[in-house]
Amino acid sequence: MEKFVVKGQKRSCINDAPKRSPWKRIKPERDTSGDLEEEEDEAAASGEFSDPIPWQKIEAEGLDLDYALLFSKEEADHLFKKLEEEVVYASGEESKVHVFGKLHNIPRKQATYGDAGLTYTYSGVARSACPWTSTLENIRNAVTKTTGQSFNFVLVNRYKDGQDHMGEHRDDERELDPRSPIASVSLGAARDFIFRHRDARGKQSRRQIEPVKLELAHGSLLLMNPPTNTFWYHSLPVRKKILLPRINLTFRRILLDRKK
Ligand SMILES: O=C(O)CCC(=O)C(=O)O
Repeated sequence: MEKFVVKGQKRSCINDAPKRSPWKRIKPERDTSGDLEEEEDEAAASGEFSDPIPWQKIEAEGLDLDYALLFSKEEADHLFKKLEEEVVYASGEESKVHVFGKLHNIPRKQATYGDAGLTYTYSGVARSACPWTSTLENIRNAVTKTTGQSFNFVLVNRYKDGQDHMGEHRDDERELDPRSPIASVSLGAARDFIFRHRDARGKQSRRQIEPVKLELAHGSLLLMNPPTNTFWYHSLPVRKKILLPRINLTFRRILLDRKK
């Protein structure tokens, strides 16, 4: 298995976090003993973050990924803390998925945010977008600034530790713009992320194609460019030794004329 390690059901919206004034830029080189705390309290990013380093291209048959560290450690620490305060995760029936007509718990927490009126249907459940929180909007702006791509929706997944995980799937829902990448921002514990070609899954697979394995670091951005989600499944497997939480944001572009 190739391993790339780079350093360095419809629910009502329950989150009405008030908008805050734009964040001041966090300067990592500063002495943090003084008023950094005060700056932090002014909230997360005006979209002015350090430049992503270094961009790395990862390619295989039908797979096209770009990976970089988008945020410095200080920026990423701060963003994680703000998301822990702001994001309201689905609970009760809203947190379950439909599989073969039955409701199932998922091994992580989820929330959906985005532009007004948007819904996104996956695993048999339609999720409506809560209004952007200031931190999610600032992260989205940073992603747009560095990629030139616009996004109108984000799926937030929170993994409390390495027991929480996500099974193999593709993000190929019909309401997603097939020309747009999915931009995945990771904050918190670094986790393995595995891509498997659709023809090389299971014991009786038609072809032998090596899976592609990455480690998604704190503050990283992974771009899953077309046609990756047509040909490759991805998963975040259990990693029992990981004891710390992780938040993942997948920014998506939903086609307005295909929304339900
Ligand atoms: O947490 C992750 O990195 C995976 C998220 C994911 O696969 C998805 O949102 O489709």
